[in-house]
Amino acid sequence: MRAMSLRPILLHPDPRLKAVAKPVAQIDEGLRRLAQDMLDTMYDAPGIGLAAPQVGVMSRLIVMDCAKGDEPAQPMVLVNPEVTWTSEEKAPYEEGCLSIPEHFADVTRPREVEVRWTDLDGQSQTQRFDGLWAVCVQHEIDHLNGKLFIDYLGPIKRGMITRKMEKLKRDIARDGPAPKGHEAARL
Ligand code: K2U
Ligand code: ZN
Repeated sequence: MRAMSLRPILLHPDPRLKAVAKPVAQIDEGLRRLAQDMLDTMYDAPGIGLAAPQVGVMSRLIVMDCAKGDEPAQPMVLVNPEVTWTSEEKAPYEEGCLSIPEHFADVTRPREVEVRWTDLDGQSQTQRFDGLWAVCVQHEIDHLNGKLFIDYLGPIKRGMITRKMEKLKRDIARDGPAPKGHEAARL
């Protein structure tokens, strides 16, 4: 049984979160290890999706598990994912981001998307996603293109969130990270 290994999640603002990630050239043991570490990190956060640039790896790799709490886990690893079709119909969802903790805003996206990717066995897969899976896969593929959910907001709200994140990062640099899992009083 391999020990879990968690990777630190980058916080906005960070130039690596605005860069375009590079296509994965070869599916090897290193990539499989990264995918498992990303799943471990995602579940620990907790989250329902994570993109490689969020852990500082500029590769086109995302992981997801949007199974509801009472359903069995359904971890997915998508290498070089591409959106091949989007529905005309759109739907809003109040999104968050593990790289922009404690900030949420409504983002409107196509309600349903079709995605093509390569799986860890090197097989090409194509699947349509709807519901929370559709929101998550679009949010994660945006990460691979250096796009954050706050980029869909107006400049005032986006600026406010960015300034608050800059303060959070100054506070972490001074005091260290807040203990995980509960609100830490910030003096
Ligand atoms: O990429 C990430 O930062 C993980 C995101 C994925 C996501 C964002 C918005 C909507 C769906 C997925 C989340 O922070 S994971 C946390 C979460 C948990 C339940 C519902 C929505 C977001
Ligand atoms: Zn995110």
